Amino acid sequence: MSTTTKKSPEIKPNANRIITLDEFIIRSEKDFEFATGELTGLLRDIGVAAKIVNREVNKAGLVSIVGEADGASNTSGDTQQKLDVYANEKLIECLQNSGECCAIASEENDDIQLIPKVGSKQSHYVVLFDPLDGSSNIDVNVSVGTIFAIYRRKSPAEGPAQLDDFLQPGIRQVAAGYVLYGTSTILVYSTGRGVNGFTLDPSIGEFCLSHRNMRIPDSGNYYSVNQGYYSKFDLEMRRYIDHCSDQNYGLRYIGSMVSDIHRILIQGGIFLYPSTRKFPKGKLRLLYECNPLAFVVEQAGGKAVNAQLKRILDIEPKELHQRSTIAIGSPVLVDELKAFIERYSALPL
Ligand code: AHM
Ligand code: MG
Repeated sequence: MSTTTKKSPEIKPNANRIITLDEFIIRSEKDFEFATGELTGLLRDIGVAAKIVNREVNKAGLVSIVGEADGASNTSGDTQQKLDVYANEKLIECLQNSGECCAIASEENDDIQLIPKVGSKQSHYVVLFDPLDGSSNIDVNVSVGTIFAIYRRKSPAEGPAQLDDFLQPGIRQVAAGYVLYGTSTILVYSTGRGVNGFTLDPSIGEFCLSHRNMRIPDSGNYYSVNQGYYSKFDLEMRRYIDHCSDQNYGLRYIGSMVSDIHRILIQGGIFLYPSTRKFPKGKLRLLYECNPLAFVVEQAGGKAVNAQLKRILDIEPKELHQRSTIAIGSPVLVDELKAFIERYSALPL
């Protein structure tokens, strides 16, 4: 019998180690000003909901869940798709299970909804979301997304949440992000310390860190706008769109804001939803769409303003379903648009 012992192979740090969303969230907890674990729990709840919604979105063509929900339309008068309703329910269920938030507001519901307390837990957060943005794309197998925003409540934690807890400017978001159900599913979020993206690995059912510290290019060669409404846009917007075309910027418009913004975040460019005759104040919702995406884009080094050149994140919301115009994307391009607005706008800014 040999008396020599075999030396164990040295275990070196693995630079390619997979970091799951859960692990990343827990590790980042110390970054939060109020690190009680509530926000960590909330982000994890959203991650779970995203996986459930992703499962349904991915089999949308296989089951009879696609198509419009019978007679249902949301508070803004849009026809609801069945998957909207499903995604809405799943998000609410996931958020209420852990009791980490005290109330939610969804683009699909008229009013805020209070979440019953879990045990004696006092929650300090409210969550707003657009459960399935761009849902008119579902029937034609084009990418859609979920958008979310988290705020710390203003009202005392002992009592029920109030509408005012939701009507806070976007700069007060403590976290915001989106899930893009695209060729792969990616969850991108920020807690105000940069932006990170996690791609869902279907083989292990986990979101894995794939896009660390995302930075938007300073400029870009893409513009994204529904150019079909060109004749309904104000002069300054038409002039800017002409300029984009003169500069040979490529036009890319999916009609799903999350998808369009995701491309711009990665490749650079500008996304515009100006006022039209049908939507003089813009179509997109300040609280559910503009604010969370502006938060992410600003955190990645970009800019977001409305047609009056006011920073989106500084707008004081007056109502839950308020709409806003928006120009968002690479800083050089947003500044370029600003110059056009200042030059051609007939309105006092
Ligand atoms: P939705 O929340 O009802 O899906 O609407 C929002 C969507 C955005 O994702 C997209 O940018 C926009 O509506 C497209 O609108 P339009 O078809 O007018 O260009
Ligand atoms: Mg939407």
